[in-house]
Amino acid sequence: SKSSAVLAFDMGASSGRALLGEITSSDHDSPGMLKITEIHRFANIPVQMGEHLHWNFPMLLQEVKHGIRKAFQAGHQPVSYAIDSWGVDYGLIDCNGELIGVPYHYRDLRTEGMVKETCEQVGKERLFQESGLQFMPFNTIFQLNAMLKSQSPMLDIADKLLLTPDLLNYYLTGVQACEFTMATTTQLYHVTDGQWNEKLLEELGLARALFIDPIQPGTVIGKLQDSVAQELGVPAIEAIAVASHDTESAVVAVPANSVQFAYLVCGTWSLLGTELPEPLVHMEVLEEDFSNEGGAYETFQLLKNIMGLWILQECKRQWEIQGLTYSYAELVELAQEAEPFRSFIHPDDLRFMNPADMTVEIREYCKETSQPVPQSTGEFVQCILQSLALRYREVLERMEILTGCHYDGLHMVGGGIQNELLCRYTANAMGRTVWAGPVEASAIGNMLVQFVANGTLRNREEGVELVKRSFPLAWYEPASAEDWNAAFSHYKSITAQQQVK
Ligand code: ADP
Ligand code: LRH
Repeated sequence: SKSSAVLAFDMGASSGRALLGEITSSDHDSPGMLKITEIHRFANIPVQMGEHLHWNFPMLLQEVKHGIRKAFQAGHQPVSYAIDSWGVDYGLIDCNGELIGVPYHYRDLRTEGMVKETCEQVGKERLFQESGLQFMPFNTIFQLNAMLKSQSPMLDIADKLLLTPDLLNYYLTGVQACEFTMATTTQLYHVTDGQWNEKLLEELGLARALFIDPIQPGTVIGKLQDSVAQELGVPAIEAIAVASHDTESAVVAVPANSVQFAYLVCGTWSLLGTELPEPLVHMEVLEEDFSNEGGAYETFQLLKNIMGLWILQECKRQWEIQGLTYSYAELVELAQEAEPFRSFIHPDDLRFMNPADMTVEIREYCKETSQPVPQSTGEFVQCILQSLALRYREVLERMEILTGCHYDGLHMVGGGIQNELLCRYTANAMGRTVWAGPVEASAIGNMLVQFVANGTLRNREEGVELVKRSFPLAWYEPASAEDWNAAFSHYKSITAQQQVK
């Protein structure tokens, strides 16, 4: 027999999916297992509209609705659904409850120069201490400041700001809410006061009324509104606020054995971090440019955003434009055939954030740093994967200095762990074990918070045990220490030429 099912929507920057989660009943002889079933999957392709890059928001809403309908059509009876997504992005709602404009993509170039300008305006140290966040050009604060500086009339008529999962939930339930973990990605939330940073909002010229007081993961937002339930031909199931920032949902599903563990959420982005009971906002953390993001269950996640597999995705897309279509499996195979340790990039150089052609950008970088320029496809992939693995080592070691903890190994979760070569390289680069799994960590963390909210699970810890029982881990033990240590020195000497922390 099965317990009640829940539906999780995980909206990634490259694709979105709906997964159904059910816990098989547990008794003394056989503890319950989590069964996940893929209901729906769709590509998430941004749209360049004139000068700006936008999300195809109506399409995303349509795909979520479609996912709810498909779950019921397949005979499932989820009692609730929840949405998690990438951080920082938002839509503005006017006083009639309508969306103003098309939500911007965080890679839109309007934020150029905004970090510097905003820091000059309000103070960098102060902004870090109050928000706890790494300075990334796309943080909501810089997106909004770009709108202010361009005198966008949209802010004048805005009544509420809704972050992506809240925006989708609004169209499904009619309820305007603000979920805590997403709120902490804005850099406008005061992480030690535990509320919107009113003074900062005032200094910037943003209306306090735009921002809704956050609710904690696990809170019921409402139900599908009647019109939507009718449109889809489904019951008015509950909408739950989970850790609606995808990174935070993924952390809930990390099958760790202790409270102090290091993880890498590996998707479009690579988020390398560790969980803490309190934010760490001293000056070294600012120096190292780490974030303290709000997590589920009163945690804070000390982590660093690393550019991640976006770099590979963009090369793949570029090759496709040139008529060369490869699967990820093929790309990995080509990499293995290419000469190792030939050239390295600094993945977090901002030039890789949104270049017109990623392959050109990598070539330029190698030229400028007097390295061999990748020629073959395999050489590009090799360069990207090895540079990422070395960057992970570098960030892990810096994190150990900040927390004063030692981590025996690294838990890797997310779509990127399907790249076994990357997992192996990461273990080798670090000289430590990698435990990889589960792939669908964000969706699973999303489900766990729903199960805790509806009483199917007693608490988070029960959820973690469930994940451990249900999803086997892949172990990668480090090898070739000498080669990788030499590569790390080489990588550091090349990347030291950039100013990026
Ligand atoms: P997001 O949630 O940010 O959209 P995912 O967690 O789905 O990202 O991870 C996407 C990444 O996973 C891709 O960039 C790709 O590099 C990697 N990936 C996906 N499928 C495979 C595969 N079959 N083999 C190797 N890597 C894969
Ligand atoms: C990963 C992620 C990350 C954010 C970025 C915008 O999907 O949520 O945590 O910084 O997207």
